[in-house]
Amino acid sequence: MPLSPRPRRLWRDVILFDGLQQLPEPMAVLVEGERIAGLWPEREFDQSLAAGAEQAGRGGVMTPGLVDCHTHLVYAGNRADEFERRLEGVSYAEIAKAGGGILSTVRATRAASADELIAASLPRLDALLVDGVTTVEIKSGYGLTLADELKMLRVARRLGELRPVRVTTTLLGAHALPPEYAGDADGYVRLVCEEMIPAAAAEGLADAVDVFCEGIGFSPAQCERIFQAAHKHGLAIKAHAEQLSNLGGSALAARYGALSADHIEYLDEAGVRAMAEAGTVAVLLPGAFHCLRETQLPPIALLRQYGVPMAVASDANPGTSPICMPSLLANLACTLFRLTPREALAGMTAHGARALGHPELGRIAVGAPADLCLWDIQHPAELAYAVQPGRLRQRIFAGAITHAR
Ligand code: DI6
Ligand code: FE
Repeated sequence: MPLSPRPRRLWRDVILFDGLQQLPEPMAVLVEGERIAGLWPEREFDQSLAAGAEQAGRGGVMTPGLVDCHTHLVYAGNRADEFERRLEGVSYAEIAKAGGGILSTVRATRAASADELIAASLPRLDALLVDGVTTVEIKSGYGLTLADELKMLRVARRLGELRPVRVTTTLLGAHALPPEYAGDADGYVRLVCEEMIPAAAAEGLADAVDVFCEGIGFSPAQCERIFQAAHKHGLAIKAHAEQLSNLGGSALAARYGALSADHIEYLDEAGVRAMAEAGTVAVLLPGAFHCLRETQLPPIALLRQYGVPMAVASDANPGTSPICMPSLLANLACTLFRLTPREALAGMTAHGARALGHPELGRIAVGAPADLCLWDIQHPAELAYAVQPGRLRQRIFAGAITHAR
């Protein structure tokens, strides 16, 4: 049977940010089927290069589809009450120690069915999509039993079937110690290592394993056991590390070849060096920094000096970053962390994709998947400069225009 020709679509005269930098002159971009098939400087473009292609757009700024490489998008309930208490001066750690915080979301998430979790999570996912996200990582971590962690991961996978978006999933069993294991953190870590990781790997429900390495989370020794179990089952590694204190979690994760160490406000030079040597991406989460009114800045100058790639992500979660708007996070990365707009945008495209182990995403290059955004702006820096929803003219997912106005 003859193959039906794959659709060919052409964008003309776009200002192009390729995931790392802005190209020096306007470009023409050809997409064939699900992939980018051609890139030419506009002034060299000749129609014979793209015979039969439909012109899908002209002008504007084109970027890779955005990659949100760190979210806790699937959960039930919300924590507006806690937000108010924190404004009155109660700290995040105090609320956590008193059984609130993550554990309050655990109670709501355990009580929710998969369908209820899907219904609660879709509006958050849709908020990311209308702001240009084409790849999103979603963590578990509000179930903390075998069944509830797997339920969360199944919901995350299902979200990727319900919407035109690539979803990668991460098992974050070691997010908090559930009440039934109070006083027995090692016993809980055993459950994570011996039951959750093997089951998630066997069912293909997780792409990576994450830990919360922190005084109010899990110790480096416990995290190391989890990394070993992840390795054994062929899963990638990520870590929430150095968010509230410096326990050396990032360096530990780097020694295990982690894709990323995330938060890292308290990271020191030895940790930065370890990450540089391992090729571990630094994931910056300005939403959590902002919502917790943190003052300890991540070591941006050291990360630059050692050439550690910096990703920027939403950390979308009900406690520390109830923000589902990548363009706002790009702005916060610049205003709070003094990233340049170019760094913030690279952090939400090429480096975000690397933090997920998918370097083929987050780039505009011939042969790469055609996940693209066309914005009604004059210069890529405007994405980080102005907080202004509605500038996305087209969202292109796997070559198909999935959002246009
Ligand atoms: N660090 C975070 O910022 C999120 N998890 C973590 O380990 C917060 C999760 C929450 O408060 O619900
Ligand atoms: Fe997080």
